[in-house]
Amino acid sequence: MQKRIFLTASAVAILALSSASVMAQANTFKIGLILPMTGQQASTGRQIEAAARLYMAQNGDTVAGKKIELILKDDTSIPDVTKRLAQELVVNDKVNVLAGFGITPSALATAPIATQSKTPEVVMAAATSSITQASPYIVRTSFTLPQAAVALADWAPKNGIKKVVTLVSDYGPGIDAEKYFRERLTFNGGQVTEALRVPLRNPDFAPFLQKVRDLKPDALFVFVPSGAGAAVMKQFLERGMDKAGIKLIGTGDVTDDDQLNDMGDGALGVVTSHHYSAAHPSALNKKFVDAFSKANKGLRPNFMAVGGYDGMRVIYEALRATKGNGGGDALLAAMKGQIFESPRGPMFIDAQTRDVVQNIYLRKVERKDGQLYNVEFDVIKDVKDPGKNK
Ligand code: VNL
Repeated sequence: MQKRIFLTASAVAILALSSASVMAQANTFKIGLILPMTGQQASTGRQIEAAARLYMAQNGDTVAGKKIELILKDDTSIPDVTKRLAQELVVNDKVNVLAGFGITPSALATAPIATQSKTPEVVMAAATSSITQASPYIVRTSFTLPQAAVALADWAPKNGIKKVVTLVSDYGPGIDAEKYFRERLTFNGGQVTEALRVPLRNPDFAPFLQKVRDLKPDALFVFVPSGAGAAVMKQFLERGMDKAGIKLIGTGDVTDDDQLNDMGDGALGVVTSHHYSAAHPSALNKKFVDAFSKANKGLRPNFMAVGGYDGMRVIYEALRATKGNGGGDALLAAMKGQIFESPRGPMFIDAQTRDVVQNIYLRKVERKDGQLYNVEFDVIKDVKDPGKNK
């Protein structure tokens, strides 16, 4: 009798415990955020994490009755690590969404896991055109290199730049930038006289820049990932390339807001094309920049931060639209077609391609209120990824 009572009591206790944890599980919504928090791409991780936390601080951590739980993992930007972390997040933590992805190889390594587990993969940083084609569960809130590069190739020949040498990081986004810049420049009557590629890991720009100096083009077009721009700028100036009459142009990754203000006056006048500048003149952006800076010891948000901030928006609104009951497919459907004002300007998620459609701005580095900024001077509206038309 004693024993039976004991058994019953403990069974009840176990039942209560497990149903409490089931309830907790049912009432939480987990976002697995995989970012490079250490290593060469650490600034990207830091920017996106800060932006995601800011979004949650501003919008609350409960949506449609679910408590949002952000699970941050550092993949050190090694794709095998990204893949293992994604697998663990899906299998062990049962995340509802995978998000982040600092570089293209990390986003691609996760694609099969997103597909097999039917988990939306929100790409907040990586920007090779083909990423969204790697899984029907991928949605992107960053940008694509073809989007940015084509705008600059339209601007350059109208501004006295005909002969260009390209210098890109030798992997997905760099190869996209090189290809789409060259195609459009050639179409516009310009010419790429030499196409140089530098390794992604531990790049040494010196020998490449020396070669560019000897080739004496009108301009050097550069794509390097966020975080590498300051090194390029420094060596470009040290070699006196600007004084030799060679202009530096590129996608906005090279004059990244995370580093720009420390680049010095040598950066003044550099023209780039991109989807986000911390100096974007809208009320919403001003609020974003101020709040981000206040929450992060004066840090200025860059284009990675805005990709993370908008990625959280897309996730929150998908959860709200599905009233908290949807699985991966319902969430994905609610992500497609979202249209909203971002700190970057208007944007939407193309329902067919799941890729971001947005304005691309031409910007010039200027000093404003004592600080260096990418100041927008022209805009091409609602640009779809040109890589999707091929
Ligand atoms: C990528 C593209 C990464 C652009 C970047 O910085 C960037 C990528 C880390 O697709 O790997 O600025």
